[in-house]
Amino acid sequence: MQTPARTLTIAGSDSGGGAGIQADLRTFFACGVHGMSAITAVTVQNSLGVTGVHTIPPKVVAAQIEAVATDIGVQAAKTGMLATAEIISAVAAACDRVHIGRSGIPLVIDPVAASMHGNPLLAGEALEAIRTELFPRATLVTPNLDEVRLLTGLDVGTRAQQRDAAKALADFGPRWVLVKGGHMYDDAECLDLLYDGTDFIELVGPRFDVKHTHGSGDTLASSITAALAKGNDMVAAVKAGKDFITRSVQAAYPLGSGVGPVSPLWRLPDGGDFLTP
Ligand code: PXL
Repeated sequence: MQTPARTLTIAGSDSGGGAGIQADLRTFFACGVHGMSAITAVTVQNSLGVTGVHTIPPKVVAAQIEAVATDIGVQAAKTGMLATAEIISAVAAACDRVHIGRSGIPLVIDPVAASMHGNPLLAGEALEAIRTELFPRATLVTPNLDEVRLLTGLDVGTRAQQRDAAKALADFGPRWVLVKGGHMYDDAECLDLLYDGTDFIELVGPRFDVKHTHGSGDTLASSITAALAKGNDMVAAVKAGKDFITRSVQAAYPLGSGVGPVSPLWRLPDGGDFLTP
């Protein structure tokens, strides 16, 4: 067997299995790449929300990144929940040491700030570290509109404002910006805006009326990361990720008594029915 492309997620664990590391690894698998993880935090979580967070020592986060990068190798990496400014600084330094980010190995930054239930996943003072330490290292940043507001102070309610937000985010130094329009609920479609500092590319998909969207940002960022690891250019990778998340939202399922996850199970032959007795 040939070794598949290798991808790394630097993110938090969701005990409910819908978001975070668990969403990233199952997306990596469904996209045909080898997934690796540097865990930043353990959340106590179910479909109703997050009731506890235990952060991992920054040194241990950095050591996970360096251990896999120096031996196994990484073709693309992504970050999700980073929890604290101290972890962000450790991640930035470790990525520099193994040439992840900037003009090296592609680095996708999903600036996760809160769960969809509104539970904080990032310390307030860590926003500045995301802007100054991570964005300049990013190949792509993928904020939703809540994260855009936190990072830039801009409220986005129209497609014109989405463009202004992309420009403001580009000023922080990432190579590419993807402003996700999923939270623009008045829009009949779901428009994600990709910007390279010069040109805008509009990626339009259908909007589904589904409640179960837990892990959608993670699944989009990790499918883009998998596509980059396989050698796609950014436009092709983001288009592939957009298609992947659209199908995964369509395949979302109920779980527990709260919000269920988007699902990459559609990608399995027969949706995984081969083990049904
Ligand atoms: O979907 C964002 C996210 C990322 N990482 C972890 C999470 C969540 C949302 O709940 O729990 C660990």
